Amino acid sequence: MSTNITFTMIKPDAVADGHIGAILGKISGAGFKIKALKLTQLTVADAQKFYEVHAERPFYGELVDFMSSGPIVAAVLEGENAVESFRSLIGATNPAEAAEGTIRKMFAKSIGENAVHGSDSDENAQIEAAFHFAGKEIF
Ligand code: IDP
Repeated sequence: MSTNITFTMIKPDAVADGHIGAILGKISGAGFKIKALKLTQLTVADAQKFYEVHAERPFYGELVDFMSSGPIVAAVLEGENAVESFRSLIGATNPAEAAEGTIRKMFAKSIGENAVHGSDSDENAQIEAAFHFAGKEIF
């Protein structure tokens, strides 16, 4: 077990539906410390870059349109085994397959509009945090 960092976004669907407070409450309640936090909006170019690993997937255009469609909350979180434990907290990509009590089960609408992002590796957490925050914005 080690204390480390993950990166999350509350996606445009959950922001538009008024779930910022509830989702941040779940995150804090699970023991994560918020190291950086902001309300922001991705440009189309930002969303293309952030999700470029999925560029060849059939849903890439839909994903880029969705992720740039409205404000998001970006945050850097610290916790024990942060990447893995946060992905457990958010649940499966498809909310229909997500476990009871997970953030996606509670708030996601569909496999695309699925309420939250969570980094999938320590390396990507660092890259994604740096994509959204300057060093002096991470406490
Ligand atoms: P993850 O966010 O659970 O790690 P990934 O497979 O990395 O899932 O996919 C990134 C994002 O792309 C998902 O969170 C979701 O918003 C979107 N996505 C994944 N699969 C589909 C799909 O089949 N249709 C539409 N959007 C999808």
